Amino acid sequence: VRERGTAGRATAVAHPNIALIKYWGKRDEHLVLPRVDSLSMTLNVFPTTTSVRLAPRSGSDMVTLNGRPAAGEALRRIVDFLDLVRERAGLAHRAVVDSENTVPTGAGLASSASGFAALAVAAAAAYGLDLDATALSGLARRGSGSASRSVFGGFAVWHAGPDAGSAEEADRSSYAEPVPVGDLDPALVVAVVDAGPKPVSSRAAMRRTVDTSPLYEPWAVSSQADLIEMRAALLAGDIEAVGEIAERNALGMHATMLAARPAVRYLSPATLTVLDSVLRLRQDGIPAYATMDAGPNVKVLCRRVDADRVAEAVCVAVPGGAVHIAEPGPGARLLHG
Ligand code: 2P0
Repeated sequence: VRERGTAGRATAVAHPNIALIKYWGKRDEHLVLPRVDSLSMTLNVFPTTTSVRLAPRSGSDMVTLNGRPAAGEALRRIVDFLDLVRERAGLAHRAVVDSENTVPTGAGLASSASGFAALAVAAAAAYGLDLDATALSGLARRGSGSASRSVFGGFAVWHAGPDAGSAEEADRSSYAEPVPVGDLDPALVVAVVDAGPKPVSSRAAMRRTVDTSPLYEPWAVSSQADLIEMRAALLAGDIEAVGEIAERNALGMHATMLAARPAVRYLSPATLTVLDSVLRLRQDGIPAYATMDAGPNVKVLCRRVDADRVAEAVCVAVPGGAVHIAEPGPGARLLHG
């Protein structure tokens, strides 16, 4: 199908990102506006490839994820996202969406980040929306907050945007952009200790944390200070400072969840075993720092030259787990369309 300047079909690829300064908590659920700014590194592993094809004669969207028809909440979120793209394009056609994801879904490894970043780029092209990277980032955000950052490669900061103003202004002012980085040659060692689905969705867990955790506000305040220090540490290429700030920011985020009522606990015994191995690496003089998201898996930031040694230490700590070495990866891009 080709009409009114639309490509009709498009395929895009995007990679997950891991936040060094975390996004946790929304101030607007519908618009996916966060409470705090966040900062991440896009990875060069676990890409998601998504194709979108307009289907004018179809009465509903057809979505397959890794070859299986999507249903329930996953389908609803994708259809809602396509509705937003259709509204902006002024085009009512339904679509056929095929997404191949190589990250273990639901394991706190940000599959929604690569997923909605790829979908945003592919759907915008298929429906004929001519958007720059900033606008694509804001669009991807509407699918999943962390997806705003996966539009960009390397390091990216996602601006919460100002609190005042209309909904339209707020929607336009919350997007990610690249962060300047000095002489830093980082790797992220991803320790998958459990690839199963998470007990509580990050969306529900965020809501509960903001609503009930007495530690949430103090963390949100300290996180803004962490972000300022993180930018300086990245620019200086200071891996120790980058790692220390990232680790304390992540532990602080998990503290807010542990203090929620009832508590949200994503960290497992295996998580703590990996954290112990990271401490031992530091005692041996290897700069290695941990960060954890909405799941028990651990990502260890280190210098690229130390990545094999770090991976080995983590493997020894969790013999049943899988370990991947990631480096900074590319932003979302159109393959063809
Ligand atoms: C992050 N996480 O900054 C944080 C840290 C998990 C812990 O973004 O509701 O899938 O779709 O906006 O982006 C995971 O939450 O949540 C997340 P929604 P998302 O990477």
